[in-house]
Amino acid sequence: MYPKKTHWTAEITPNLHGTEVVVAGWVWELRDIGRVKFVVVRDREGFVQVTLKAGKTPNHLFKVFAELSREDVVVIKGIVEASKIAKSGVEIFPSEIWILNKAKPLPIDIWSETPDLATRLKWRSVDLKRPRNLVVFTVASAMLRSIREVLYGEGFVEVFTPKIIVTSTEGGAELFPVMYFERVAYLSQSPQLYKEQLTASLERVFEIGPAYRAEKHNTDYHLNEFISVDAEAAFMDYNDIMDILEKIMRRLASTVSEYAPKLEEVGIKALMELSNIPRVDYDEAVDRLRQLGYAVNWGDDFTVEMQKALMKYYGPVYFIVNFPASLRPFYTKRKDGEKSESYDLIINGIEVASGATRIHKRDELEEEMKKRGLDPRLFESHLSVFDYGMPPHAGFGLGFNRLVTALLGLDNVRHATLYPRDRYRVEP
Ligand code: AMO
Repeated sequence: MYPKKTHWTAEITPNLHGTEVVVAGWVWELRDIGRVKFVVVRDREGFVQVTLKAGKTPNHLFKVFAELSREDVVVIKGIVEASKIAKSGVEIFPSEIWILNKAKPLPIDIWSETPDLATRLKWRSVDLKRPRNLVVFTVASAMLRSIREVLYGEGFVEVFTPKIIVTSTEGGAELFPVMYFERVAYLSQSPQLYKEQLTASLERVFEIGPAYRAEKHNTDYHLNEFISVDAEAAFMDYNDIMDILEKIMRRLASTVSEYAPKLEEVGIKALMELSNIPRVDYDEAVDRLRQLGYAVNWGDDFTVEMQKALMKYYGPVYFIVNFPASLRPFYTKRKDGEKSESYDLIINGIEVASGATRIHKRDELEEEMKKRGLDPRLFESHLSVFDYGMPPHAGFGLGFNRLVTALLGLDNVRHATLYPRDRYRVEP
């Protein structure tokens, strides 16, 4: 039997000199220079060099070394020695090596070449061994934790709402149907209606879960299944919610900066500093775009190209606020007639979050539904909640995959998604 892993590779530092440790991981590299042989072992946190030296290393380990191939799963027990030659200033001299599983030659190169995205996604589980991916998804996890911490700090409770639903929340035909026994149901596009309803009881709620959009877009920033961070709070308006989003964003910049050395190692230039996020009125943005020569009409949505152009004035991170009500979903509260108490958070030209103050009066909500050609009778189970003490409320929906893409400066949302679901991909 092999012993338990005692250290991550990254924890093997020169101050452990003379200590016996057990590392476990995968063979990254094998080097044989005659009397000295090296095994570089990778685990999630990094690499460590294991050195076999004739005269110093038990003889039988040279036989084990001869059997090793890259990506074999190994457990290695040995003594740590500080070293002037090894890359990380430290190496392990092994007393025993266990091969737990042999690996065939990999179908893609994870060492030096970067195959095209489609090939990488085809072999995603193998591709995820790539050090850059290990860093991306480790940082993504830290980001999720930070978001949770900020929201708990603001008095939110974490909830889960159904992903199988019967009515559209965002309107449109972008729903995936599923057979639900004798009837047709749909995969949820957003927890929108449930999170609003929950403000009447739990007041401040958030949910982190999948959202499904049957959009046929096949771009660098659209997925058909993405992770949505949704929050909703009673007795708040859109400005209060933007304050919370700003807090989250600043906290995230600091979380990402904690990973600066790791990110640098894998060549990722992340966004690590964030001052106040400007809140740009929709009208002002239209004026600016016209100055830049874009033929944009009041009431148009902005394209990614336009949002990128606006960075010239507002930097890489800004809010657009007070959109025309006609551009927003039925549940959005109006502001001075034609505009609405709504916002988008834009990073590097991509919409990463959106939200609004919501309508909390049933009659206004029905009115807005009708204006958009929606039949209020289909929403009766939602509308009835508004009869029994619905508080004023506001919230946001934050696309987590886009957020990671934007903060880490990745060029495709698929790089920030373990197993992307897109127009042409439902496997692996
Ligand atoms: P919206 O539809 O703007 O708003 O979605 C909120 C955020 O989710 C992300 N997102 C996507 N990410 C990847 N692929 C997609 N196809 C995709 N679609 C959306 C974006 C977007 O900003 N209920 C409202 C939110 C609210 O008002 O609270 C909603 O769903 O980052």
